[in-house]
Amino acid sequence: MIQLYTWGTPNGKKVSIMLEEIGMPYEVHAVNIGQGDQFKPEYLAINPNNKIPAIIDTDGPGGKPFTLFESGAILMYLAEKSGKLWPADLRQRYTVIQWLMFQMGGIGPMFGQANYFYRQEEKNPAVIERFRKEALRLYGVLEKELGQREYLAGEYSIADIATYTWVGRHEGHHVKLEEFPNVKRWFDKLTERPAVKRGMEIPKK
Ligand SMILES: N[C@@H](CCC(=O)N[C@@H](CS)C(=O)NCC(=O)O)C(=O)O
Repeated sequence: MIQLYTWGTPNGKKVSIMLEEIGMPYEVHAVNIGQGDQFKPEYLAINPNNKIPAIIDTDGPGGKPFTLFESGAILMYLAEKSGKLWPADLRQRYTVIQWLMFQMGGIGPMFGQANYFYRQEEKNPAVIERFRKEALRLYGVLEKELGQREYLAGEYSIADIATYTWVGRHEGHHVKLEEFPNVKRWFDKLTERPAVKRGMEIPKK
């Protein structure tokens, strides 16, 4: 059984969507990052980086418990363990990994910073401009690529799941999806998936 430590944020929802997609049983442990649960010693023993998400697979490799943090690593582990959303072909698999890394290294940090600085009462226009510009550039990359394929790596994959939850926060970084019609088509298509709908509701209130 997978024990999922999460909260209702883009990085947390990636993992619940994935677990729903592959139909793997899991138990949810809400880590309220607004109240500082991520700094409690019992959580730091699971993720020394004091962030969600993290998992414990009680039936990990060798039949022993396995603890894992970093949402990208968790998605890859679950894909490999289940054999789902994980292409057997090396070229296809690394195309998935490439787009997952693009999300982890670009989309997540840049959209996250843009959202953060837009939310501040005292606005810093130079900082907002820096992150907004980079966020728009990244939307431009997605737009061009999704104009050529249905999903980021061709077939639906963990890269789409990881990117979806961040594009879902587009209002927070003041981006209108209508200005990126290929991204919008892709986003709307994922929104319709039953597993995505269920995963987005975790942790339940
Ligand atoms: N690279 C990490 C980032 C995780 C992350 O930033 N999590 C945020 C929520 S989306 C968090 O737990 N923040 C709490 C904190 O920074 O104290 C991952 O993808 O797992």
